[in-house]
Amino acid sequence: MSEQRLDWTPWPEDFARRYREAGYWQGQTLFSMLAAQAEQQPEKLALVAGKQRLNYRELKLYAERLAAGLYARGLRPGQRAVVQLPNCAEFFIVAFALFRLGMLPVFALPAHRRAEVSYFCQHTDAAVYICADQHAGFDYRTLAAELLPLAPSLQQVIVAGNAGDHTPLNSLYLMDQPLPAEPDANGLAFFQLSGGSTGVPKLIPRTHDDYLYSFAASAEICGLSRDSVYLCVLPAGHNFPMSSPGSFGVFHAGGTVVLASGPSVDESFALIEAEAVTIAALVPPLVPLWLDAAAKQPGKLASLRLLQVGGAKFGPELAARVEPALGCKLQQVFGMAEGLVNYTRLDDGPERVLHTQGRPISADDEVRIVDDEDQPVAPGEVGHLLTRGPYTIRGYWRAADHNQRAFTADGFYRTGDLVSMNADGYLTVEGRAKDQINRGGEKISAEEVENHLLAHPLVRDVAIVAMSDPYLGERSCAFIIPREQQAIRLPQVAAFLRERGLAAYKIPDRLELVDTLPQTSVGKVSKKTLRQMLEQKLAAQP
Ligand code: J2J
Repeated sequence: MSEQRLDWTPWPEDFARRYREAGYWQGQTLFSMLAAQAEQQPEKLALVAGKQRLNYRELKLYAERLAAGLYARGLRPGQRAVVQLPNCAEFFIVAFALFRLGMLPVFALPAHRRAEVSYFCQHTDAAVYICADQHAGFDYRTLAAELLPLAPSLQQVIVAGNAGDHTPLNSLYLMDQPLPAEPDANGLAFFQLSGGSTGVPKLIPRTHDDYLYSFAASAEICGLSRDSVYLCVLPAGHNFPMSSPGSFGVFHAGGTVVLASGPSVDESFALIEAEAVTIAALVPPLVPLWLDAAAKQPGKLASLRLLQVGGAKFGPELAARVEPALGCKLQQVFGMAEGLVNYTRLDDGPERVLHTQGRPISADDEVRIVDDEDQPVAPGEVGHLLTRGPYTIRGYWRAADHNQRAFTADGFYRTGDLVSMNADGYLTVEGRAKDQINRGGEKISAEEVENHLLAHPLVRDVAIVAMSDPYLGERSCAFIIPREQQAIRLPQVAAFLRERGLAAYKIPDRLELVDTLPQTSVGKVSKKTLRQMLEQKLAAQP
């Protein structure tokens, strides 16, 4: 315990007491939430994943049996498990098994590759890697074999599906086996991943208490009930589809989660019709596809009551088309895996729903909007968003130095977002100060990719910036100073980054060769100038 205390930053005792007294932190673990539903409505359909249909009793039972199997193999509470599964029933069985056992999952995205996953394993000293056999043309068993020598802490690899040389997940469902006591709800439950703006991805330690509060309160804001049927289109482990209110909010309300295997509109529409889906969550680039498809297939979305859109800026023009075209309410969601989530409310009028990104979940979410010197800006003005509250972390996992910069001395998280707040407390996202590209909701840390590129023999210096894109909102562009006047081309850059095991979405979409990189007055690369240069160049093109 004392060692763990150094790894993460708990809330100060006076805040923790306040959050408990206010009823936000209820002392319930994520597994016991599921167990409560299994007790109250065992036969209720909890999860639809392809041909699999699990009721609450079954979901809880499988999670318990798997927890027993993991325990029997020597895995213990507090140990970390890197989990990389696509949208499938096992995702939730594994998640709840680990929660029951008190192991701490890190949910890697299916798009992550060797560079990211090996880092998660190393940084958390993970004892186990749990993955799918293959998905979307990628073989995770091969990745697992590459991880073993890179991450000495890994004791085992467990594979859902055809396990090859590894342990089949299916062999681990044990009946009537002993289990340790449930973990403390006040302690860590799992890790979310930060979008990141530094050299290596940051891990976000979430407790049972804080996370459960965030999705239970979200479920209430979104009007979820036992009748709710949620379509999970985005990767199930991402914070938005997991907790805003996401699948966990739906389980909390006793509704049904329907998993789409990917973002295909045809699959989503077929599932909405077949399962009478009432709520779905999308990132902005998917919305035009849904609008087009809805025009061609009227009636398919008859059951849909609410469409949530978040993860990246959603412009008012597109937003205005949603309700007429889809026949359901629109909700904007502005959230972050570190904590704070804002929603437009179901009874908000068009002014708020089209032009703002909503207001915080909790009356105890503290929001400050400040200038570069951390002084409050005038009401309505744009500034840096700082926040703390009952479900916003106080520090990243094992990142003491970075935490000094990412949090204020009094515990506010520096979101890196530029926002304004109107007189009603609704936020509008106006821009970003952090060194990140938001590629249609997928976050890219410029520094992380730059560091990889600096290892290329033909690269003398590099700076990566966002460029606006009509479909994804933003794409990434690398400005490279080549060595020895030798040109380097985008396909070479892409092959190099793939070879280094970087997720494909981080590969720059465009390359500009330059002789110098513009500098700021303090001698840093001026990304603002680079973005302007790029916009001018793109505007001049036919
Ligand atoms: C503009 N920028 C947005 C929005 C997130 C719910 C919804 C989204 C996330 C998420 C999440 C935005 N308009 N509507 O975790 O629970 C950008 C901001 C923010 C960053 C966080 C949730 N919604 N963003 O996107 O951790 O820059 O979480 O700080 O992936 O996405 O990214 P992430």
